[in-house]
Amino acid sequence: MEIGLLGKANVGKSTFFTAATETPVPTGNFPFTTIEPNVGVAYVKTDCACRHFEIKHENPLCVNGTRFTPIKLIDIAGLVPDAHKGKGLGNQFLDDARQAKVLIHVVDISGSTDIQGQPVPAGEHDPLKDIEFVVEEFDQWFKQILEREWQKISKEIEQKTVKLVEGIANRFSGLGIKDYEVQAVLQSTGLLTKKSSEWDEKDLSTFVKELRKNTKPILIAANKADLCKNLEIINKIHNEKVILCSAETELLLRKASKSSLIDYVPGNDTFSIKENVKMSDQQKRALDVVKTVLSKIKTTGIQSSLNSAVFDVLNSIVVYPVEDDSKFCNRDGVIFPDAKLLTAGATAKDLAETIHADIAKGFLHAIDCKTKQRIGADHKLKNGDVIKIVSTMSRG
Ligand SMILES: Nc1nc2c(ncn2[C@@H]2O[C@H](COP(=O)(O)OP(=O)(O)O)[C@@H](O)[C@H]2O)c(=O)[nH]1
Ligand SMILES: [Mg+2]
Repeated sequence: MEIGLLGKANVGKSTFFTAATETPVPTGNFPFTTIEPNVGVAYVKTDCACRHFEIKHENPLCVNGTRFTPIKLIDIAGLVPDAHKGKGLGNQFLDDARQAKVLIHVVDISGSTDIQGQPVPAGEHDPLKDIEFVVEEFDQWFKQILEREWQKISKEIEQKTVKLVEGIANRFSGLGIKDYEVQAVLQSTGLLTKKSSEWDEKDLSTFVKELRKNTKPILIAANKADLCKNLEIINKIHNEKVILCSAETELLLRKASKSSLIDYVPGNDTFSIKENVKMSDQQKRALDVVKTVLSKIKTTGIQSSLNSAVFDVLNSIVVYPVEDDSKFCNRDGVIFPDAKLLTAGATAKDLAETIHADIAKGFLHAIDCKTKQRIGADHKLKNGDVIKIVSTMSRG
């Protein structure tokens, strides 16, 4: 699961990235990785399966029954209007966006950066313009991919070497887009039965817009909400999900938590100062500012943005595979060792596939550990399911 952070310069993408990839809890060996300077591990936050069964267990990714499940986060290079025509870094930003399943568009909702990313007094720039241009850049990029190959695609179809779906999907395979996704968009736009040689400019636009929306959906992180004079502005954003954010506040909270000054669980609307800690006046003042921000926007929005991207936009589910269906552990006795993020509609066999290809190959049946019922390969899994796979093969 990969999420890309998108936006123009100076809106807070890197602050969001640093905050989200900072160890969320100060306990010992919490896995923390920066894979590349702009690629890191962040977490979505859910109830751990241990709550359902009321079991205590030691897992660094479970904090008092709250489970943190890793996802990959990419801090994508800043975008400028007309990037698709080579402005700024041109289409380079899109290389980073290739594998992202969903994009979080970080917007400076306070309007204190102009369209090129230069600082201006708060409220001077209209953030709605940023939302428009970013969508436009994306759609244009998709369009270019198709336009420059359209004649070739038409020819291939005429010569019957490929079908329309295949011809288009081939061009988008580098973006991780699948045949069935192209097929669904052709169907919903009514273009499935139209001859490729008869497609006009408008057909191409309609198709790429819809394909982009379906395959690279965008969520808006309305950042710098702490500086925003009138938060009502977010009611003017339609078509996309919007979450108020203050990346800088989240970064401060995570750092203070890591330094054992405060207790803070990412995404919570409060924090508490640890007993007997000595703080400088500056640190105290900073935490007072944090309190003011939280009273304005409730949570910093960083965790909700990640959660919303994964669960609301992508409709993902979390499933816990176990090897022992009464102790809920793996062969080493680790209880709820894994939490897997799967797309909605994933089956027991799909879960097996994420564990090991061999386990899927030898799939016999699975057990739903909550109901103790036997389920088949095609059984659709639900969020929070705890599943034991029974297979003739073992991993590796
Ligand atoms: N007030 C405020 N400033 C922020 C927030 N997030 C980032 N900034 C500041 O905005 C500036 C640009 O941030 P940066 O993360 O480098 O932006 P990027 O160019 O989009 O990666 C920095 O000075 C940050 O400290 C926020 O939530 N509130
Ligand atoms: Mg940056």
